[in-house]
Amino acid sequence: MILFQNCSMKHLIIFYGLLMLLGPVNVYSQNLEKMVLIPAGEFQMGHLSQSAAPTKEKSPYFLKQFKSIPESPVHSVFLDAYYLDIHEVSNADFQKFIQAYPEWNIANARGKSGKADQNYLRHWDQEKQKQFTEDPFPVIYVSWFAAHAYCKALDKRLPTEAEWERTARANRPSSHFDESVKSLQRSAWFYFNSMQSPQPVKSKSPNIWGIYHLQGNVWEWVHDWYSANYYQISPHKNPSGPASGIGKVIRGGGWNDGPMRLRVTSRDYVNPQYSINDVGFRCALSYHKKERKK
Ligand SMILES: [Ca+2]
Repeated sequence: MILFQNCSMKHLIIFYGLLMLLGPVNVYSQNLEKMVLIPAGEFQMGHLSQSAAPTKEKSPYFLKQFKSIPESPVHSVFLDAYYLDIHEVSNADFQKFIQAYPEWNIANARGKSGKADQNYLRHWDQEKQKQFTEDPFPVIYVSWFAAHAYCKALDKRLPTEAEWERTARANRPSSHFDESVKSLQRSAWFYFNSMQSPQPVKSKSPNIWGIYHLQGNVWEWVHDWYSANYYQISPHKNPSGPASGIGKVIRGGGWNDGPMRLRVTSRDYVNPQYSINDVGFRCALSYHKKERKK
């Protein structure tokens, strides 16, 4: 904030006004590599309908797995500025993490200490972990606790559910969304084009803020616990979920889901110990936390 010490309040207001008009700023510095700054702002979170309508879904997998989760009421949310990773965490990214934090390698973490179940990194061969040095595919089979630890190790955090939805919306109200199969083909990997497996983390078009695959490829763990009535009672400013819940929220849909699950308001929740073949994550960082460290 040294930049602003000699600025008047009028100049600051103009600066932040310009940020809002221009949208997020690409940032490439040591700690903010591959992150985008999302300026503070307000948006309408949720969907008018009570929940996704399963009868519209075409994926047989989804129809079997569907559980009704409320996306209403639509409510106004204000968020302070934050950074968000431009892509899902890859196998290569995660390999660097477990090399630095061996308590999270397969031998030490799989099925132990209540932080990851027996499926943790199931797709990795424990004897050939170096094969992931350059691997561009999103890491899967990671529990919420592992995702949380990864972000914390980089002095980041998991995004809140509200931050995830605002970034996926990218200033679009629900009435302006085209989440048809044809539209999603341009930016998302899902049931109809994924060849039934995850795809590289930057392999379709990003959204207008330069962020890849919030919708599709892999579901993404977020910070928040899930509770059915939270949207009815959540605070207006920086909501971060209830204090406890029946699972951690995941967002965005994955390679095995149809378009109804990829909608930006669609939600699900999972036991935070579970490691699943279509759930990964990305990290966030509060703008003001970063600024305090300068
Ligand atoms: Ca995703």
